[in-house]
Amino acid sequence: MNSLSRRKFLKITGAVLGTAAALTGTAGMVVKSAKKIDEAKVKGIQKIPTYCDICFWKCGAIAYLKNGKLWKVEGNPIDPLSKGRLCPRGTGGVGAHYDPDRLKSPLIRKSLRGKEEWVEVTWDEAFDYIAEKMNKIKAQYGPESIALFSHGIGGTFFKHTLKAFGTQNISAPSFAQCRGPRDVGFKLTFGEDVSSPERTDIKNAKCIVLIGSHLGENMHNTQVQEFAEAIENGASVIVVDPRYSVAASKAKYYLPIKPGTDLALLLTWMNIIVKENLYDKEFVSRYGFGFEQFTAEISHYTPEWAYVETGIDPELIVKTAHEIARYRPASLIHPGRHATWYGDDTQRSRAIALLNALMGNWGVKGGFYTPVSMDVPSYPYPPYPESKKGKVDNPDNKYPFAHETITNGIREATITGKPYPIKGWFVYATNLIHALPNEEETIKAIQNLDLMVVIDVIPSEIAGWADVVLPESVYLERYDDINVEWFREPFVSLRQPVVDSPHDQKPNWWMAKKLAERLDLQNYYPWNHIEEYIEYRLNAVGYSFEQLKKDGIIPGEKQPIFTEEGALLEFPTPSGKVEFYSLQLAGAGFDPVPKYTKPQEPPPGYFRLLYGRAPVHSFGRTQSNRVLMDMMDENEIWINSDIAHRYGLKSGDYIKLKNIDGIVSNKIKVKATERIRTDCVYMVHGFGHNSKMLKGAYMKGASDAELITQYVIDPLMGGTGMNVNFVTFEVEV
Ligand SMILES: Nc1nc2c(c(=O)[nH]1)N[C@H]1C(S)=C(S)[C@@H](COP(=O)(O)OP(=O)(O)OC[C@H]3O[C@@H](n4cnc5c(=O)[nH]c(N)nc54)[C@H](O)[C@@H]3O)O[C@H]1N2
Ligand SMILES: Nc1nc2c(c(=O)[nH]1)N[C@H]1C(S)=C(S)[C@@H](COP(=O)(O)OP(=O)(O)OC[C@H]3O[C@@H](n4cnc5c(=O)[nH]c(N)nc54)[C@H](O)[C@@H]3O)O[C@H]1N2
Ligand code: SF4
Ligand SMILES: [Mo]
Repeated sequence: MNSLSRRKFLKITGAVLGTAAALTGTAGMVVKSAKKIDEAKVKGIQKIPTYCDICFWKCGAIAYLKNGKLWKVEGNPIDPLSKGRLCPRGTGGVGAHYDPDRLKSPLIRKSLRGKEEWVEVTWDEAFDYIAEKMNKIKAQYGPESIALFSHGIGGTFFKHTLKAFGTQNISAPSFAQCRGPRDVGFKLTFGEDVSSPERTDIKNAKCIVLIGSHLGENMHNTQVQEFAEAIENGASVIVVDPRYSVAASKAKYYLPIKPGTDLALLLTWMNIIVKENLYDKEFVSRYGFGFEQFTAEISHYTPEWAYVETGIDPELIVKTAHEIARYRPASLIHPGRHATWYGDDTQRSRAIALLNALMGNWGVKGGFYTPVSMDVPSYPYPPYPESKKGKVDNPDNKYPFAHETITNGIREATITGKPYPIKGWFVYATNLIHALPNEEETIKAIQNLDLMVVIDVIPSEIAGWADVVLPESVYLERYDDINVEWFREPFVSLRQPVVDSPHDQKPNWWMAKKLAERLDLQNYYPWNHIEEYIEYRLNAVGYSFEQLKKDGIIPGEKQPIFTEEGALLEFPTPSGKVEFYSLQLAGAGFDPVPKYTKPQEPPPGYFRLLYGRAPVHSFGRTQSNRVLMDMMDENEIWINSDIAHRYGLKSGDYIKLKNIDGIVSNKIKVKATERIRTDCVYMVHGFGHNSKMLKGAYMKGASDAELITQYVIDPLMGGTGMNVNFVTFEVEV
């Protein structure tokens, strides 16, 4: 649906909530402190709602205490995201609290960077050290010379402190290493992106096309539940993946595509659908911009041509094109999430957006719904200081369609000192060593810093490079900001402390506030405790903090999420229409209609390195969680059986992988399988930790990140395509 009606929804919500505020008037109510919850612990079972943080999906959960000790975590039945069921990682969340490898107190580096030799210090000493360095950097280079990398909602208050300090250089790998190209591709096409949680109406789709998107291994809870529901309802599933994924095992059609050639398939599908008049003509004639140029551009992509590129049988290409069109508008080509594959990713995502447009599924059941939210105002802080220097990540607007800050752009500026030097890094809840391609560049950048602060819960690789490490309480031990979700139905959810932190760990809000006070920025923290902050926000719309603490969720009024029959859509693109042909792209010197280019072939004896998720782990953050480790404590390298045979390898053997730059991995177990093509290998991301203090996970499995020395930057938005690395096998280990 369109932004106009979304604005209308917002207005309605605001009015309804305003009335509620006037009626209930909960301002000034007494709030129980975290300590009091603690004192109120009684023998027996206690249930405390919160929301999960084993990934950032924010599923509503209920934590159980038995005799005052953390016992288990389950889904909160009234939470719209989890619907009472957590994914296996969320259930294993208790392991985060009990992890014996946790950081226990603030640390200051005592020898060379990266040596992992520390002195334990008090919080006061840590803040004094940090504030002094920050002030020095500010005096010499300006406040903009400090950057923050932050992933997830826990970063809210550090962002606030750093903006108050005077920097806008704040970034997360979830853009340039993850969903950035997808969001830009959809924005260029529909004027809006697909947001997170994705606005995909998976459960009502009659045909679901997954390109990569390995739902079932990628465990984003709501999507997986909806996917299961759709399958139960008989949805036709088409999976395009070089590897026979869990999702592929549920598919009616499985297309084992040659890696990097998806754009060839997408363009061909569209050509077939257009030529055979199988698309939604009414939608296209009403809302399409540049459709004629588009059809002319794609007219030469035939199934026979695509066969040569993709390796997919032409008949199967035609059959699946028909299948996709047959169920429109309830035909959903999933936009994917981790889209940073080959460097042409925004254009591939644009092709996915255009195929969806041909289905006329925008704002329609089984396609893309319009997410709704509650209108909870943010806290009224003083304005942040303005910077004349701008951000460093995208000098001269080199990547014209980047609408978020580019992590690797900040890294680049830190290495080159251009457009201006970056001398301080704060790293909150992101393991840049595992998340950014080319570890060497990350370390080179770190070596240029005068200050590096890492806020983490475990001694991650990135913490190993810090000058100061600040140990955070895990999510079960703290409040975070309330989650005002954009979803099918509006709701607010609360993360609140369930148990105390076992050592001297502190929540992010406390650290960010203390640091601000050290920097004479106390006017940016007019509240004393985060409870006051949350209470303020809730009271502004008439909601009760007590109720939220008790239930974990406050639901809002249901609102329509699909376009009414006959309603006119508006698209916030320059033309106000769905841009089959993009003048914006043409104007910036890019292909106005996506064009296919061949991927690079692996050198002889090398295989393309692909990677993905395992259902029981989140990135590189859960490998030392003993509950999840018990289920999977190392990763495997998937090698096609024929290839394995040729190298004399069988499942269970250990090998090392060597990439074209000569980087050799830790040893990894072979999985010889028919379930992968012969030109690529596959492993789960996040293993192969080499931080010595991570005792449980140390050197278990191999790290894909270490082998990802090559990357191709997407010229439209600066994202790093990372599926461009080739490895060979070192059999003697
Ligand atoms: N359990 C678990 N779930 C998670 C996460 C987690 O850490 N753990 N992380 C979450 C996050 S942040 C994200 S972004 C998502 C990522 O999950 P997705 O968005 O699903 O990631 P993809 O990169 O699409 O998926 C990897 C799949 O793509 C296939 N693939 C590789 N190359 C190609 C290609 O060239 N063409 C095609 N068609 N397929 C290819 C791989 O074989 C693999 O099956 O998962 C989310 N869910
Ligand atoms: N090679 C490779 N690179 C990738 C990917 C890949 O699959 N392979 N995936 C890409 C994708 S899709 C994404 S979204 C990014 C994600 O990349 P990251 O944002 O780096 O994700 P995580 O590995 O979850 O890193 C989280 C860090 O936060 C710490 N942490 C966990 N809980 C807390 C907490 O409560 N507080 C604090 N302060 N810290 C905490 C963890 O210990 C870990 O060090 O990586 C991208 N980069
Ligand atoms: S998807 Fe799983 S890990 Fe992520 S928030 Fe939900 S339950 Fe937690
Ligand atoms: Mo991601």
